[in-house]
Amino acid sequence: MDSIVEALARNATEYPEKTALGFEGQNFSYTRLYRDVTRFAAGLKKWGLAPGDKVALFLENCPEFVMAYLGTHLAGGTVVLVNTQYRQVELRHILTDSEARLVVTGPGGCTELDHLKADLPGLEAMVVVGSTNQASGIPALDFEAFLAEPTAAFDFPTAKSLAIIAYTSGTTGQAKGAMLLHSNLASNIATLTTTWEWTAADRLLLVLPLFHAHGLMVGLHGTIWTGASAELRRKFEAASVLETLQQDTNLTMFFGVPTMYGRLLEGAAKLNGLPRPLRLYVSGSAPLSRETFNAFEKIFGQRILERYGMTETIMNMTNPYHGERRAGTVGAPFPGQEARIVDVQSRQPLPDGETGEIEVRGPHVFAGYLHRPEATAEAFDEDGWFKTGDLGWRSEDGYYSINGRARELIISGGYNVYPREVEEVLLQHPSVGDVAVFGLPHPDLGEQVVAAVVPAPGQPLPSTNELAEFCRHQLASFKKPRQVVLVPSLPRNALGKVQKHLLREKIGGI
Ligand code: MCA
Ligand code: AMP
Repeated sequence: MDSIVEALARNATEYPEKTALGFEGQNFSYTRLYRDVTRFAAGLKKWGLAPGDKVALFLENCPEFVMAYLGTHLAGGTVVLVNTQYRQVELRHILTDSEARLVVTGPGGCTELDHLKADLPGLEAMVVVGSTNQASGIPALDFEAFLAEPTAAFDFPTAKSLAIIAYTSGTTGQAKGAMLLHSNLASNIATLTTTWEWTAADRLLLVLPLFHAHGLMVGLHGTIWTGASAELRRKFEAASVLETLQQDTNLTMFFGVPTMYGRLLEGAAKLNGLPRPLRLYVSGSAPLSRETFNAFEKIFGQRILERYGMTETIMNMTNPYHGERRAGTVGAPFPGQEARIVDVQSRQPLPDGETGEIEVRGPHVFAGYLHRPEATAEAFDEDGWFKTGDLGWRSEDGYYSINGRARELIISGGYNVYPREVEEVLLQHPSVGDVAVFGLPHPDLGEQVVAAVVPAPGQPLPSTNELAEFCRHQLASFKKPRQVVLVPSLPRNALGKVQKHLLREKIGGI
């Protein structure tokens, strides 16, 4: 099978009445979901979507997300994923760079896009889930009207066509669109579901956002691929997850980022009775601490399976389903995929035990960055190895551990923040003369965004609140600095590069 939507079609035949998706008390059987996906595809075609056209999804978790996502694939289009927290700077860039013709969004998204109308001449219309409070002049179309189209016959997407453009920031500050082919999605989910023994009998509690790889390309894809069920939530809330874990006896799996596991542990301490064990708890997107791993085993009676992924490569490595799940490690490459550790300078493979950059290769690795041949060429070596930018080492018995990053990246609650992007926004504030942004440890989020600011002469001194508010209008709110420290100057080396390790030492004591 070459695509997720083809798997959906197959399962609509194999398990017609089975629930594919549950959401806020509504159940979508495989037949119904496939019918709605087909109708949405027909709606897109009638609207004028041509094969290869881009449709952006700027939408929170809901069944319509799934219909629009798979419907776009069925119509031959490419989906552009957009985090719902993104604001003007990110939206302007992503919607322009991707050349999206259409965006599927909710009422909140309509309002946000309103401000940007003049900057988005290529965006022809918004398809709105729920009522629209539109004032922008970007035509707003009703999602329901798309679903009213009679179903039509479509060819399934071919393996090498472009399925997804997922934006991932880089050192330049501007996000790059990672191009994922249907073959990347299909091969990765095939090896993952086999390895984790995911079958049609499984039922996943899916609380991760669908606009990122973890929720979409693991949670949703795995469910559809295997003919399993998922209970989809609008968002993660520890108390309601704990309640569901106690009450829903059909549940077999939960996937989360470490922040979620930390919050589940906090909540479980206040519970009457212990949460029910599931077949599989998985953690990824950020490092899971040994403390959380051990505490979870003690309280939930299970060892979390930690795995390692990346937008450009989907899932790279996993701890074993059977066998030892080792705290502080991400296990080994999925079958059919390769990994190695190389010296950062010489790019030569290193022996076990030595730290270097992790490189990966295989059918899961993306096709390159949209419109950026140079960035793509830089990301691969001549033998097709992709440079992840993560530092790690391999034990003699084959377990990989990640112990640093070759690039500047803060991972806060499983979301990536690139300092340069935040610095560029902060520099526009009149009270900021110079600024360096970096991460410091945070008990809930893993890392938090911190800004060292040199005040601009003759201006009032800026406060954390003021600078956080300033960022919030332009960037996703999770990128705002949670701590601002005023400094007389930034430490720089002879080449003028800011020495952030000195700031981290001075301000964070690490
Ligand atoms: C929300 N806020 C955050 C974060 N999330 N601040 C810092 N870091 C965060 N991660 C802020 C909001 O901006 C808001 O601020 C306030 O917290 C409350 O927002 P709310 O939405 O209620 O937050 P929450 O529900 O507490 O969210 C925490 C969360 C969420 C559930 C952990 O961040 C989350 O869903 N993270 C998962 C991310 C994920 O799926 N990553 C996978 C990427 P204000 O009130 O000031 O506006 S894919 C990937 O990394 C690869 C492929 C992989 O390996 O998986
Ligand atoms: P993204 O660009 O959002 O896809 O984030 C991918 C990055 O998340 C990787 O390059 C790693 O730095 C990090 N990551 C994902 N899973 C893990 C993990 N299990 N442990 C440590 N870091 C992880």
